[in-house]
Amino acid sequence: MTTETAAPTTVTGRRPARWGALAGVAAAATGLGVAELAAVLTGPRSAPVVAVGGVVVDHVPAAVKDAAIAVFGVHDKTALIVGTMLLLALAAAGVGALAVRSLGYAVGGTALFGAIGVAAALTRPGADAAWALPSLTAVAWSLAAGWFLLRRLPETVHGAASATNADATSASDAGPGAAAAPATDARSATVVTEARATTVGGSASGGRAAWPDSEGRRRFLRSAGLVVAGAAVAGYAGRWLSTRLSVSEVRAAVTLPVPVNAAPALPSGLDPVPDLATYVTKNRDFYRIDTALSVPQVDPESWGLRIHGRVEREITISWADLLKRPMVERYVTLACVSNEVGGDLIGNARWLGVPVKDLLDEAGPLDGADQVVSRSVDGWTCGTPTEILRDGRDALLAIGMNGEPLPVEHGFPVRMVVPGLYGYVSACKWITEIELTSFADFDAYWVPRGWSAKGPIKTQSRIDTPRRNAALAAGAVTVAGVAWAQHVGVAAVEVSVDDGPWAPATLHASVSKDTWCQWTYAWEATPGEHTLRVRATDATGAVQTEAEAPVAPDGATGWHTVKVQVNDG
Ligand SMILES: Nc1nc2c(c(=O)[nH]1)N[C@H]1C(S)=C(S)[C@@H](COP(=O)(O)O)O[C@H]1N2
Ligand SMILES: [Mo]
Repeated sequence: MTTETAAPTTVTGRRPARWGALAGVAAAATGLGVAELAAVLTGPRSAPVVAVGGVVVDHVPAAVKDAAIAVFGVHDKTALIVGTMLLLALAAAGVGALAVRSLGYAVGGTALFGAIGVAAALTRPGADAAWALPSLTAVAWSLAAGWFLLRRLPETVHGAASATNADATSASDAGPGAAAAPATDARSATVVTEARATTVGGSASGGRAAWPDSEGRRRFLRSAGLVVAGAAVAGYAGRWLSTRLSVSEVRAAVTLPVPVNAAPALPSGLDPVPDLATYVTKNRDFYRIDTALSVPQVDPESWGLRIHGRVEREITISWADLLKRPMVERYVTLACVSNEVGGDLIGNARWLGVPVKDLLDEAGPLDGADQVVSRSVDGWTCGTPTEILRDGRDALLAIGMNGEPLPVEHGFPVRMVVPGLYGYVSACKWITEIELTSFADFDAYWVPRGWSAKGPIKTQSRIDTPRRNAALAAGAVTVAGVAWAQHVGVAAVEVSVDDGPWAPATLHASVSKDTWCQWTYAWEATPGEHTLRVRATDATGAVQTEAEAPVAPDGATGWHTVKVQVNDG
């Protein structure tokens, strides 16, 4: 076809940037899709999007993290991944648009993103050199796909003049394009075709059929579609294989030991009304907060816990060792420091585990070791006052949650749970290391990010029903909610209607001062708009503060207030 002489038309030789942008997005997508497959070998955390997302999570300012949790709640991770993908798509479109001018842009852009992916993966905690593989794979595939697509871009054509650049064809043009289309050179075939379509109405010379103008585009779009579809298949296959390699099956095979000291029996009269948070939160309803974009998969057989640092004796414990130790079972209410007044980043579960105190006593903390730093397999850390862990409260190295092995996203196989402290300073999931140090010597994960080093849970109360802006019928209404003052205990809950006097609510029994409790209040609702407000008093007599404080740096305060509309019965 290099011998073809085109009709008198000007082929500008320019290919529109928007087609290049599309090629760029498709090329990036296929790279990331194939990277997911490569990550089956090296672990999901090494995949470029997860690795880069992980770096973003670790370096995002506290205010942004708050905002993300405020806006997206427990879906903040999905939002981050989707956001990252959108940004990446934009960047890839830009690189693709430039690449129609010179392939150098494509090579440079892809190399730059690849380098970011490699750097992110290699610097993730627990990474080894192999973690570069998924990003390198992405670079190779993106470049190949980008090159393939750019070569098939239709060029723009202008008016009638002489054009001879159909001889742009070279032997190498019969590369990847050959398999997908009968023409040996998609691009220059299209050029010639467009010229013909414009000027000579498609009368072919050289025995080759003329491609109508739109055919070239259609062919390009088909190729781009194929590339994107391939990316989706590879991505899904990668994710699917990773899930197959997950520890769910190992977890299902775990038999929990019988506790030497069982949890107290639940009192009667719990869960008095529907729409009120159940006293015990089901595992599947339990809030999840962590920095892990890909849930760590820890096989108990390879799990180990090292207790070290400022101790008399360093201790290493295997899963088998842990199971041999006497276990206790306790209800403990866990709360997140990011829980807003009225929020639901709190739950109550029955945990089975080994008292942390016993382990610390064995290790023998040295003088000055006032901080216990727990470290997760993914490098996350939290710092807990040594004194609190040894004061006799039921701080547990937990393996069971509500009668099941810990769900994988809640820390399987082992996590810490400490009554009275927010999760970010105590509840390390996927725990693998306990280091005795001092607050002066070490800042745990959230501390340099603007959060307080110590995080006792603040007394709070919440109205669960009626909901904000509910429309109610006048008459008897049961107002109900939960209140908590972990490890101190709730002594009273009061309700105020329309800023009227505080009236005592009925406090329902709880198993211990380490859990929240439910309360109800019988209200005679009259027509009109009303404001309901709740406050708790702890066992020391301290009344929950009205002063409003944001979640950062050490937990929100203020009274939960709910406006409702009451209609004539
Ligand atoms: N490894 C690890 N453990 C972690 C976190 C984390 O980011 N990584 N987040 C902590 C925070 S902030 C909270 S509130 C609790 C939440 O525990 P849950 O997800 O089981 O509800 O886990 C804590 N443990
Ligand atoms: Mo948290």
